[in-house]
Amino acid sequence: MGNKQTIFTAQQLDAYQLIFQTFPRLFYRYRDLAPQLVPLDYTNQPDVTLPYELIGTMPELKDNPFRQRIAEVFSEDGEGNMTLDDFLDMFSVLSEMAPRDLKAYYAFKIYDFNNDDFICRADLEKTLNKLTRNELTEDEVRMVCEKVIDEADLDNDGRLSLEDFQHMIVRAPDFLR
Ligand SMILES: [Ca+2]
Ligand SMILES: [Ca+2]
Repeated sequence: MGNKQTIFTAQQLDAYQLIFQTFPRLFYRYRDLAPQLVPLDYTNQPDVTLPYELIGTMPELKDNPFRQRIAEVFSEDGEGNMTLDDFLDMFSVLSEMAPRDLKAYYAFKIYDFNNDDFICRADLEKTLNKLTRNELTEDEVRMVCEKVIDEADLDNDGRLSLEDFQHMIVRAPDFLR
């Protein structure tokens, strides 16, 4: 980052330090999405939110079948529109260096399409269809879902809690990718 201009206060830099060490250009990538909207001075915490239509075009997201859902989960407004903070949160969790538990927590939120803190059969069907890019037949999806719930539903309530899910991904890490 150049030393000609102050973009962040010292306090902001402290908070962002780890993220910026890992992804020094993230702020500029955010800004490049809409230079006319994102100021080069963040010291006064400008009230800037970039629309999902821009976020979803990023190379890390654009081919991901979960891109919209990912943006929704990380956005404060729940609709995929992102402040710089939302954006930095998203990239730190998507990073390969993010702790597994943190990734699991967000994967769970991403797959919990109706936000009720459980992955039910319908959530799981949606997830599988996206993971397999709709290559499975309805019957196959139903069978896989049943098998997953059968194996992962430790408390037998017919749906996956975060705890059930955490147990499951130890055996099926594909759900984390
Ligand atoms: Ca749910
Ligand atoms: Ca359960």
